[in-house]
Amino acid sequence: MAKKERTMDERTIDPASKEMLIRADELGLGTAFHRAEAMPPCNIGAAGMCCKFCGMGPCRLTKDGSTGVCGATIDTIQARNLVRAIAAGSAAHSDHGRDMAFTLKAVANGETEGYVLRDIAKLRTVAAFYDIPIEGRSPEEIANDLADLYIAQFGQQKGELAPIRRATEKRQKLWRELGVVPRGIDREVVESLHRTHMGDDQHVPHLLEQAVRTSMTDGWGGSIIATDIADILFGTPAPVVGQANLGVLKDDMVNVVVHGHEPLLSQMMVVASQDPEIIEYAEAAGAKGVNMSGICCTANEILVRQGVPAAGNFLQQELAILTGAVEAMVVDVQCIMQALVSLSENFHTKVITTSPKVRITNATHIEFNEHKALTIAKDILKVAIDNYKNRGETQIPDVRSDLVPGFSHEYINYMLGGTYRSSFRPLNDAIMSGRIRGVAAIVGCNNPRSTQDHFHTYVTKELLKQDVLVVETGCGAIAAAKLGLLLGEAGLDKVGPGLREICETIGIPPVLHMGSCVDNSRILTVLTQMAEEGGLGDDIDQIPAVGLAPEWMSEKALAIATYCVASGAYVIFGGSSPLSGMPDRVSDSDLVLNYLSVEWENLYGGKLEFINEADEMVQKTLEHIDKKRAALKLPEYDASKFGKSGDARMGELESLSFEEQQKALYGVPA
Ligand code: SF4
Ligand code: MSK
Repeated sequence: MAKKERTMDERTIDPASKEMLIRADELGLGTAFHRAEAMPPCNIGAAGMCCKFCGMGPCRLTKDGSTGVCGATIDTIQARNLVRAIAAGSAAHSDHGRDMAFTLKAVANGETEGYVLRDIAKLRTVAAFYDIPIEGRSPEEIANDLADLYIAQFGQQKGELAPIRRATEKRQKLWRELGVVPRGIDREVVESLHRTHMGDDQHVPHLLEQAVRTSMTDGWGGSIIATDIADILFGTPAPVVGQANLGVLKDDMVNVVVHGHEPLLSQMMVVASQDPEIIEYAEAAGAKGVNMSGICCTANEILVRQGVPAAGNFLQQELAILTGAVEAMVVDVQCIMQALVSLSENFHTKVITTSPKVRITNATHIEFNEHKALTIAKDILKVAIDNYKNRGETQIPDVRSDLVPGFSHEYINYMLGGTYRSSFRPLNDAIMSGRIRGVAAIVGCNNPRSTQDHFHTYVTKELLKQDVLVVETGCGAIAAAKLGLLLGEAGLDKVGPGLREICETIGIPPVLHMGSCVDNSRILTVLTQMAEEGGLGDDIDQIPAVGLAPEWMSEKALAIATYCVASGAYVIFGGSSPLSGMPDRVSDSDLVLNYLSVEWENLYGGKLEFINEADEMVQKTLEHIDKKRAALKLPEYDASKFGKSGDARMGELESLSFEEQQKALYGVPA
């Protein structure tokens, strides 16, 4: 395929990103956008038709009926590639959860610096769920037991993962009947690697069953663990005001951007940045203080809790450095491009790795340790402050949007019913009446092979017009934030009449930002509680809801998609399919793709499909929602029935005379 340089509008819809890409071109510097254009994807690998699992290969199965040297068919190779990707994605999310669990244990035993058990109510709720005694015990004692239980999930060899019990009764029964309940997190990931070694599992349904079992160690294992503990240590999110996009960087302050996933260090850096010692140190360096911001899911972790601004999503990590205004980019794990380091050499930015698991050649390494978290956070900030004097010419795009993130499932429950009547009943009722047609979870990454933020925001906007309530996490949520969709008033003129009434009545934006990519576990919880509330069937597969990752790129995304399918959801992935096969070998290479849609739907009530066109994603979402509404015997969606209450009704009444108002309200003049 020939190299193709795209126009700026084809690269991104975000004006701040465009400005930085122009700057990159002027400076002659490359970014992921440029590299994606210079290196078209390998069409054999992209279609899942390459195997390099042993030294007899790599084998490329490009001819009809061909097999690898060992005889492996294209179906086996595609299924094995998928299982390995899901194992890697599950390992990433789960290892994040493991670090959180060890930190909880250390906090409970007074062995850390700077952390506290912040949300005791959540600690007690979670512990009680697992029958850990709570009455008459200190938070530390409860946290110690919870940490032990969560740590045990990783090395458990037999039995069932404990958080599985948080699914509906019906779903648990189905999983047990199908034999896909994970035994232990590490065990399933190891078994996936074993099964996909040369000469092992070579039967597509059997491989894909292990894909499901492994993915569940993520969604119903490591991710739930990570979310629970982040809430216990740093607080369960509730709405806060925040900002997003590169314009949150400040010319007169030391800019420190945290990037990656685990909130352990980033939360402590937020605390340290407000310490008088650090502010004084920054002022002595000639700055007004330290300006913290985030990229990717670390951004989401501190945005949903403290309202710390997000400098951008995945594809903006290099663009932040291109502003010339970032003193330090502090990274931990996942989604960190190696190119950051070579790019930063053109500026003064220090890229600082902090995880014992992640080093990057030529980056500065300051290793994080939860036992000295606050001290290390301050040390890192001092390195950034010392670097302020080296700043050269800067160009910070004057582009930022306000947003209100922080919609944890606990908050959604509370906001719908208040302290004494917290419940999902009003949400279920709104769906049953048709005011809300259904729910879409739009999540996941950016990918330089599609137009940055375009698919996320196009699909979001179109579904909102159709009265679909949207919940978001990860880089998709930051995309919507940049478009102003995470604000009450700013977003409401763009939504359908029924959804608008609900948003106005409750006082919420039409798009609810629920957190980082491990916080997709919150979406599972919301859907489970909606099913348990009644009126929308008794399991997730009956709820009029769809999950979408319109610009996916990471192996974690494939793990998320698979555990959502196993939980009963219809999942749509945009962009390329890693299983597409060769166009002229449709029947031969479609077995795995068909299995993911048709057979998984038969087994789990959920399915995974790869759809390239944004309008088709919208259409398939609405078709699925309407199909589920019909199966529940709910009234057919009819937008014309709504929009006559809430603010719209008030506006209408205000334009009338007093007599006309009385007539409109009571049918008689005053
Ligand atoms: Fe080729 Fe089989 Fe080795 Fe894969 S496992 S590289 S298909 S010989
Ligand atoms: S950070 S996994 S690009 S959502 Fe979670 Fe964003 Fe995707 Fe990384």
